[in-house]
Amino acid sequence: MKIKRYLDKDMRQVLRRVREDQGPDAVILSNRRVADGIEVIAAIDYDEALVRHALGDAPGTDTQLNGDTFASIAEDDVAQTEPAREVISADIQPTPVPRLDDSAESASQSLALADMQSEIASMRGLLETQLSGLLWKDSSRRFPMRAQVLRNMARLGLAPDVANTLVNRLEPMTELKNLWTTPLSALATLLPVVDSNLLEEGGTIALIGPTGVGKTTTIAKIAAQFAMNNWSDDIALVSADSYRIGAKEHLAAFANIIGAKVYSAASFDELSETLDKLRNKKLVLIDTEGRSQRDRDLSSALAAYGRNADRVRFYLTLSAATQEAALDETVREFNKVPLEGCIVTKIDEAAQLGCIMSTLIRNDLPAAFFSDGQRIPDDLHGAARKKLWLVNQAIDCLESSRACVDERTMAEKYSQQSVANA
Ligand SMILES: Nc1nc2c(ncn2[C@@H]2O[C@H](COP(=O)(O)OP(=O)(O)OP(=O)(O)O)[C@@H](O)[C@H]2O)c(=O)[nH]1
Ligand SMILES: [Mg+2]
Repeated sequence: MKIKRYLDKDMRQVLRRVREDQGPDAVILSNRRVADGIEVIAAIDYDEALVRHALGDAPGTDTQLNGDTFASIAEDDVAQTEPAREVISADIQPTPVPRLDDSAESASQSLALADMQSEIASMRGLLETQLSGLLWKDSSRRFPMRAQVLRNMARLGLAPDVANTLVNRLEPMTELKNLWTTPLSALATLLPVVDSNLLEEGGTIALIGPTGVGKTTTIAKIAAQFAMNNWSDDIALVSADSYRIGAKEHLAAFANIIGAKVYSAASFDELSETLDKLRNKKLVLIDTEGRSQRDRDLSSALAAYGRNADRVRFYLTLSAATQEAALDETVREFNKVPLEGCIVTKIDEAAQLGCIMSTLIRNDLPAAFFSDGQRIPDDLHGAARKKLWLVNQAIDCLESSRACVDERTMAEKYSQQSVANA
């Protein structure tokens, strides 16, 4: 229902305006003489029930409303009083229309605000892009060698923060031929590794990590390499994976080849009991269930594994073929148990090795083993003696992928740091 007030010098004029504006179905709710002439309140889509309801009338009561249709109104019908003023005011107050209007207004205001905010954000983004382009250009003009090294490191997939740390450690370079070799040897130096002496001395270790990264395969490789210089009786494999059907059988298939025994621990208590029993074994390898870093039960599982931290060394297994953000997230979440280090698998599958190297350096997570294939036991290498090998693998990846970085990407990635370090 739409209600409107009309004012004109006489009734004829007012009614003409009502007709022009609201048509023949308009309903006159009230009319009165005022100082400036005649005032008429008219409504279109008139809803008598609504008006009665607004007045608090039960249906069927006899409240007199001046709800004549426009067609039935003649000039002579103009009353001198104000018959329906209360009707209108009563209608306006209790109906939800004003509230709807209010919320619609505030909704449109917040929409307008959101529009403005997104426009400001876009403008800011544009300015930042322009600015970073200028800063990067300026920095590469003033420090061309440094800029070229950063480009090279970006092509390897090294993260900007790590590349900057690396570049800041370099002596100022004067010869172009050193643009690759000097930073690459600095990169090898930065890589954290741990000489686990596991293959010589034995010990009790557990491999933890995301699903499918190669935990079971790596355990088989370690066991097989250890078996070359030790009795298979000295080795015990423990399957703590009660999640996956066939996990124990998977491990047993590898164990059979070297003649080692497989134990299973269906619960954390059982794991402790099993470890008690295996005290005298030289090498105990615990294979755990793969868990996503976002698994809601991960923290409690890690806390339960951590109860054996005094006698078990934990190694996080990471696939080099994983994106850097996921690698960082994984390290952050699995760090809840004291980690001895990590095992990097699937080096042969990675398109770039800069990501895994950045994660190790940034998190100061030492690598104990590198794995570059499925062959048992050949494709597992102690990391301590393979740092340069890994860096060379990174170059091989670059050559086969022919990865390039454009100047715009460099500007986005490096402008802040290059200015900070200029
Ligand atoms: N290319 C390549 N494949 C590997 C490597 N390590 C393991 N794999 C393969 O990755 C697949 C998964 O290996 P698993 O050892 O079952 O992985 P997992 O972490 O135990 O998996 P879940 O127990 O399911 O969490 C298998 O096909 C392995 O052969 C590696 O270094 N390179
Ligand atoms: Mg497994």
